[in-house]
Amino acid sequence: MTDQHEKIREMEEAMSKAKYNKSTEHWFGLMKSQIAKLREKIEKKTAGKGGGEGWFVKKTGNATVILVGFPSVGKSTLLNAITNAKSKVAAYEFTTLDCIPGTLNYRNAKIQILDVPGIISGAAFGRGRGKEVLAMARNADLVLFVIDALHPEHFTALRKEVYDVGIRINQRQPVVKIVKTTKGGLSMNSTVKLSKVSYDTLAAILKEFKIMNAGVVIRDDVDIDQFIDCIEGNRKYVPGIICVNKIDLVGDKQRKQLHEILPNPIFVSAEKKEGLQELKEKIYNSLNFIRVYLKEINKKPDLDEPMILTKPATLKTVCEHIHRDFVRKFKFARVWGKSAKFPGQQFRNLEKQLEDGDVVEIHIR
Ligand SMILES: Nc1nc2c(ncn2[C@@H]2O[C@H](COP(=O)(O)OP(=O)(O)O)[C@@H](O)[C@H]2O)c(=O)[nH]1
Ligand SMILES: [Mg+2]
Repeated sequence: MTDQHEKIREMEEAMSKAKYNKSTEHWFGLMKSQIAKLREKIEKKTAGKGGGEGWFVKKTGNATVILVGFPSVGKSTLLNAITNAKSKVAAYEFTTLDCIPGTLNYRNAKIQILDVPGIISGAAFGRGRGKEVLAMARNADLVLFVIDALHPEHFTALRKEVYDVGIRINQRQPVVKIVKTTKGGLSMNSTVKLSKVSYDTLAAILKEFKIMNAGVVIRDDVDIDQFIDCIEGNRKYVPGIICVNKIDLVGDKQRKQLHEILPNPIFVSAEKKEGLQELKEKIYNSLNFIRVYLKEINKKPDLDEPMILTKPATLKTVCEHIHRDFVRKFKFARVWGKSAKFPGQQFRNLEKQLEDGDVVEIHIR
């Protein structure tokens, strides 16, 4: 741990002891800004030093899911149970040193699942292979937290590691527009009532980031953390699922407790192959897939083989999936289904968004 890490740890500890209210809000704002700046500094220093980029595993299939958990919670066993992969399993720690991909075929979708080494507290600061794992997580379409049924307390630590590298799980990106100007000071407006933080504190935070002149429009009831996220701008908003493994080891009473501690957990036993169907269903649903059926001109649509896309998908996404020339040559599309006001409606705008079950006929030059 460097001095900077130590400083962050001290500030976090100080905050955990303080209470957030109107009189401490300003102080919290400054502390959190300083931590964010320190993290960025560390990030800049360690980037280019190797490590932290992740493994070069080609993304395949319709979406990529990463298994994130402490060592020995059963990640490799789970990967082997739900995909075609054969990842090494062992009763001792640190078996998986690489990134092992597997494919889950579910309801027409091919879902790539990545088994990576377990992370430990301090992973975001580069302990173990943590930095690489977390770099992979930033590029995944879904983070699957794997928790040992006997250690639900690990979740708090995992969530912190993921948070510290700028990944926001199951959060919508708040809408805050910051347009820097050269003079005129700060002009701040919000379209909703701000209940968690005052304008004064937000202005102080902006100053910490050396933003003295800007027009700011806030469209969500943000807190300090979310506001800093918007200033820094490099956050990843990713869906997440909590999967509690080794459920065969606990009884009804402990299951009930797990439900109370963890948000929407899904219980499985990778070894006994329990709960896997439900897990697959939840993975599929969390990925926001839609099915789009392609149709050739004057022919019936191909209803057997949908194109699987993740939301938001547009006509452009469809064109890109057919052939890269299609975007350039696109003339218009006819659409049947939820996205069309009437069957076969024509659209000339490539940005037109599609819905699950739409039938699309592309016309090119
Ligand atoms: N009881 C029980 N043991 C499991 C289960 N899944 C995995 N294990 C065991 O936990 C240990 C670690 O498994 P592994 O998949 O290598 O964990 P990883 O380090 O997270 O990849 C092995 O001894 C597995 O046999 C489960 O569902 N129930
Ligand atoms: Mg493993």
